[in-house]
Amino acid sequence: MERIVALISAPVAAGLAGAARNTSQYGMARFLFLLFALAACAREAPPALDPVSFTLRWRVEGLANPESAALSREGSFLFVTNVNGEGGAKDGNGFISRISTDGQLLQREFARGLDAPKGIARGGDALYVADIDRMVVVDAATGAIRRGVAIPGARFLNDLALAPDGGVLIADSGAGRIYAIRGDAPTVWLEHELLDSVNGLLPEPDRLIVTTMAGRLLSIDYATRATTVLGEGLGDADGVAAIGEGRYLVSEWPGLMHVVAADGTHETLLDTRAEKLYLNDFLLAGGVLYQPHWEPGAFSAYDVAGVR
Ligand SMILES: [Ca+2]
Ligand SMILES: [Ca+2]
Repeated sequence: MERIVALISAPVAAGLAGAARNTSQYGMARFLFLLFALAACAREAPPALDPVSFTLRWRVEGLANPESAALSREGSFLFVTNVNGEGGAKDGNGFISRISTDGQLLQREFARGLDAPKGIARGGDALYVADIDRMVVVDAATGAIRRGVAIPGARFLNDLALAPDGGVLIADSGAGRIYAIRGDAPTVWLEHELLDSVNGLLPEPDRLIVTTMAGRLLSIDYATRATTVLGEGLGDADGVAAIGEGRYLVSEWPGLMHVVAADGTHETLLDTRAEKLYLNDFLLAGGVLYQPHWEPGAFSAYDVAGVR
């Protein structure tokens, strides 16, 4: 209300007072119309956003097919999964790196003994990692593997996320499913034709946002599992982050970055395909995009303008 009052200029206020004094039905209607019009103007107040743009802050080289990242508890460094080879190969050489948020490679092989680690999330002092057909739990302080949880029927696990209810959700690109894991017990959370080639997961308070390599951005209601298409035509969509006003940043490997608007249309902001700089799953934190590049085995941080 203070903003509404502040927006009423002196001549308008005089007019309003005059309208209020007019006791005819017409005068009162005009008075109410003016008041509602002013209130509507006041509600539209948020400042316009700049166009979304990216400025490279730093880049680390020397990784091996990095795919995904999670932030440390205090936010000073990132855990980065390295597939190191083919995405479905059980070759035992996958690892997790630690990279500081100011661009120092702290430890290239912090955790070893994985196959093709992709999605990663940190919960407390543990890292939860999707590794082809199992979830691996890694000690976030030491890098030691605590245990593996086999997921029956899993073919090609991709992104992994912690749901608001405390469970772990894992996308299976090969089976077109999302699994839930609670107390190390996996169940099929959702199998749906729209989950064909499911890839990225973004848990919101009331719904799960999902990308698929059939080019879709989806939302899934936690309670009913009702699945809604938010956007299409996004190719091999991978990472996803909310950037305000109902918009989502979506990466498409090998090298496109899109903004999907609330009406489902999208705009392509980056194209790094010619330089063979892959844009895989990413993390957006504090206005910084932390971006693994499967090829050429690098990891970048970009300042992002125009996001909330
Ligand atoms: Ca590997
Ligand atoms: Ca992914």
